[in-house]
Amino acid sequence: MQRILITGAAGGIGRMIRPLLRGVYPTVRLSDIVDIEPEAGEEFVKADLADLAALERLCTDVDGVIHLGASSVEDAWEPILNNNLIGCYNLFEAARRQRVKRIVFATTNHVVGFYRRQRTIDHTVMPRPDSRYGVSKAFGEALGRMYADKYGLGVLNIRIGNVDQRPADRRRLSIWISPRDLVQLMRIGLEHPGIHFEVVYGVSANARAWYDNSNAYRLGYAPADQAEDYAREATEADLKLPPDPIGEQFQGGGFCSMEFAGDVKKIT
Ligand code: 15L
Repeated sequence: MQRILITGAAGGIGRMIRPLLRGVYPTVRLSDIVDIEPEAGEEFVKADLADLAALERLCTDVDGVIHLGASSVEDAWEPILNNNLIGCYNLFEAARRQRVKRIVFATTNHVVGFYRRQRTIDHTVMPRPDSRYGVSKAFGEALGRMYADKYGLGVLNIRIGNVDQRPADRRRLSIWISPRDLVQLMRIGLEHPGIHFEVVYGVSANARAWYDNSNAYRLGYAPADQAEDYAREATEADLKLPPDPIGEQFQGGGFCSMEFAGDVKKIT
């Protein structure tokens, strides 16, 4: 990998991973719709995911992409449609046209958010999205499958839990990932020789994880961090949160209770 591209590089995850990728690849190309000041070893190309021609230029001479650019939480249909469906399609299509070898797709735990917390799920379960946002990321995963099978792009989907310096609350003790563990997974997606199409969970070595992440371990993932180290403060932080009797039953938490008008008993 001579040049990798990070889309949505101005966002929260982009800001956390940039310092950890510096020096790993000769050039890291950053892109976003807002300006970014590049550091040594980085270059910045402004581009809008709505603009396929601009994305083709963006993907020129790029070996691998970390695709972060998207609406990153639940939103109205229109921004989700534009950013996460049309924008995601444009990015994959531009990458194909420019013969990019690898795409690391930042997907989310909200693709499977309506699984109950008692369940341990692996990378093969059916999607169970908890939001329009979760549905849009399931679309991105399916799009990646098609580009891998039909066009030979290597695609790693990382169903990210929550990236932060430390887990913010009790739910995050199950889904937290440290920035350095996430970068390790991203590098597997870019560099592992055997990637055709894979799904892994973007979580650290969390004792309370709801995921069987054996597919990540099979690919060589060796997380350095574990949420349990922060169990006391995360549990205490929970006391300040408003009660959420629906959300706390499901892995997706508040994304499940938002707009909820279903029958909880039927969600087994
Ligand atoms: C996500 O997918 C979001 O991008 C992030 O902001 C968090 O809300 C996270 O999920 C979560 O589930 O905590």
